[in-house]
Amino acid sequence: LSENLTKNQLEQIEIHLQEEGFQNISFLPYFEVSEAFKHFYLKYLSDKKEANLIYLRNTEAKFDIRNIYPQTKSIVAASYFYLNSKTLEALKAHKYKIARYAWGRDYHNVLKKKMAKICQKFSEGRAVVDSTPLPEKYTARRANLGFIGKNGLLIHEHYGSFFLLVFYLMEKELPVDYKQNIREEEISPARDIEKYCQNCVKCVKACPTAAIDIDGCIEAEKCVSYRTIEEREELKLVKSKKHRYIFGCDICQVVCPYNKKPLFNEDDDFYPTKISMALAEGDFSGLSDDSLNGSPLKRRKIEGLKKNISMIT
Ligand code: B12
Ligand code: SF4
Ligand code: SF4
Repeated sequence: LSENLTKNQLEQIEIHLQEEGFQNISFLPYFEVSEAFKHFYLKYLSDKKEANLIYLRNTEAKFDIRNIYPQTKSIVAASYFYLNSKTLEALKAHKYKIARYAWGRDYHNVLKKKMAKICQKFSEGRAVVDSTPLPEKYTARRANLGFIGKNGLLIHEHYGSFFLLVFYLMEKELPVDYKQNIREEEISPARDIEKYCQNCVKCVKACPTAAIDIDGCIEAEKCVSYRTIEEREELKLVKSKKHRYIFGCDICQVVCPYNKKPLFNEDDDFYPTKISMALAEGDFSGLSDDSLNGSPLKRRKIEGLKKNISMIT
């Protein structure tokens, strides 16, 4: 028998998550993705925009959260802003650039722990950050955490887009009279783009590899983020404007007007480490793959990072 959470418990979750540094906390009842989303997503796949990210083709899991965690009755959605003063200093000081989220500790572990620590007190469940098929931007859009921009990212009208999405799939229902204020018919990337991006094409123009298609989807194979983090095979050459990114890419966010006054969060988990700073200088001395333990850079390994540098120099 499923037990409902109370309004007071939701308030408690929100307060505690805020204390842990989360922003824009929201609750959703379990839902099935809409036909409109399925259509959107299937078109993305038929346009082959997912490149070699084979796991994105698992639509069964993508379309139903219960295929990820069958006991899901409701969802906590929250954003975690990661921009901080030390990372900006490091970006200025070093030869090469690393995406702003990746200078410190691996956010998967850090944020899952932070989320679970709070939510577990109220319901059994599972913390989710990035590495499951959950369509996170769609879920967060339904939770009203931001809008979808031409660059394909979820953007908060006032705080910008330098945040990660974090979820907790709960085994308890929301209060019976809980009202969710988003109507699916009222959201879609096309509508968001029309309302919030309007005629702006800053990200489209600034993207070094022309990866942005202005419909809110990007072509993974062209994206520098994909090429510097995910690529496992030889990729076809793409024309690229000069850039200094050796892991990830923030260009389409840096130029976005919604990031003019981004929200800072001085969380030392996201502060640059000695190792990320050495790598941003192209200094590999004494480093092995093991030195990357606990860092998002581990995903690319030392050889991959060297290759990334060789591609831009
Ligand atoms: C695969 C992946 C990538 C790939 C492909 C990127 C892509 N745009 O699809 C690569 C490696 C290139 C990548 C790069 C980056 N990524 Co990434 N990535 C993912 C991952 C694992 C899956 C994304 C996916 O399924 N894409 C396919 C698209 C079609 O589906 P989607 O994500 O659900 O998004 C679309 C739909 O939801 C639709 N939509 C939304 N609402 C609605 C409503 C209706 C009615 C309809 C019809 C459609 C619709 O619009 C969205 C945009 O196209 C997610 C985590 C996750 N599990 O979701 C993180 C995620 C999207 N990545 C994230 C980040 C931070 C990045 C980078 C900024 C990292 C960096 N600095 O280098 C870059 C940004 C590149 C860019 N401009 O998008 C964050 C985004 C946070 C945010 N503010 O939006 C996520 C959510 C991870 C997280 N937990 O925080 N990523
Ligand atoms: S992350 Fe970089 S390469 Fe990818 S779409 Fe944005 S600007 Fe283009
Ligand atoms: S740069 Fe302009 S077009 Fe691109 S996401 Fe931001 S507001 Fe939209």
